[in-house]
Amino acid sequence: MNKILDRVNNPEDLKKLNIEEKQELAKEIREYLLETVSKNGGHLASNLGVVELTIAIHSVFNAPEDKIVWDVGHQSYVHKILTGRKEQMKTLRKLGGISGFPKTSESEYDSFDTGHSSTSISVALGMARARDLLNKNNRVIAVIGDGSLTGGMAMEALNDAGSSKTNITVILNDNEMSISKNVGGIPALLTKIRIKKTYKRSNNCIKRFFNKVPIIGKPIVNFAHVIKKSIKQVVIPNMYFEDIGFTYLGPVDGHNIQELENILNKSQNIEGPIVIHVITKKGKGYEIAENNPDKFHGISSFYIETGETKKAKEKDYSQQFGEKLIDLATKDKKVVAITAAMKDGTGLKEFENKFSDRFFDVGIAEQHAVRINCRNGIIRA
Ligand SMILES: Cc1ncc(C[n+]2csc(CCOP(=O)(O)OP(=O)(O)O)c2C)c(N)n1
Repeated sequence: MNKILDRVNNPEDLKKLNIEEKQELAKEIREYLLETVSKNGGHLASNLGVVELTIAIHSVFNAPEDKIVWDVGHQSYVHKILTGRKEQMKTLRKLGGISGFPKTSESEYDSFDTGHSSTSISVALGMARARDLLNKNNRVIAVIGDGSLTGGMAMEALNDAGSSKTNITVILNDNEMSISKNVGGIPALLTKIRIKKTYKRSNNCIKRFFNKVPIIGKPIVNFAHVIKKSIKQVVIPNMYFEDIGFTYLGPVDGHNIQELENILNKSQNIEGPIVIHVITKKGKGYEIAENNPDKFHGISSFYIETGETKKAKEKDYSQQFGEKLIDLATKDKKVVAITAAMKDGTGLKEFENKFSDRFFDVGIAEQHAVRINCRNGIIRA
């Protein structure tokens, strides 16, 4: 029996809880997720990572009037549990059972049918524009992972939304992972933003130190203040989001419900497009998944105590493909492997281990992946 979860069936029930009860609820939801996914299989690690974030979103916003768009949608289990589908979660991945992704036919709380990544900001912007034309004032929120943010469509949508001046909230769920480790320049940018807090702290310490130095101390601090604006861009790369038209809030601890609610409440008073940068841990609360987030991204039924899958994995198409490609690459140096953030799903893990210089993970960017092969160079894969 669950002390809190048994009482919570929808966001209205959730809103009645105090912060301690919500923390207890987060614990109970994690146990429920583990119990369900270990039996039925499913996307575990991503959902464990968004428990507090989902609780905070449904505590602050008013779904279904406020529209929440989950990018990819594989991380919507907690949302489903909190929006009237707690019992149905037991039928996940069963014939006739609940979907593992948002489905408008399943619930009014699911604002869009998803599956492919990097679409949420476009969808949310469309909803925001429709809202404006209808003179309504509901909020529209896109929740997108740092992996999905590497997709071209997400960039196109940021470009459009940033200049739109309309009210749209992009919650960036940054766990440094796609299915496997996230790759590329955007993740590197996010890492720089994450260390911003360290910069702010050390900057204040330096200021305090120079303020105490007689005669030359204060002029140094004043001079630093003048040049601060120009170096800010270099040191604090969140200016990237601000420069393209977003108000940037964060980074915030994605496992602290109070902090999350504070920042989401604050965002409601800001006009125009907003990015809220939330730092989470994929697999949070289940140590085996925290240590192997890629294995527990999508998994078949498994033993909770050991994390071992119940069915021995058969040699599937992807594995056969991976082995054949290794075969070909051993014979021919011109053979390369290109993947759009799907090295596990396409059987290329072993290829990467054997031929790291001929393996290219380009991020969730299928169009780019298809075009990157060197038609006029020495390599054509
Ligand atoms: C266009 C497209 N390419 C690949 C996938 C497969 N896929 C599903 S989830 C995922 C990783 C998403 O990473 P992120 O957005 O950071 O979410 P996380 O799982 O880390 O929470 C990928 C590559 C997909 N759904 N859509």
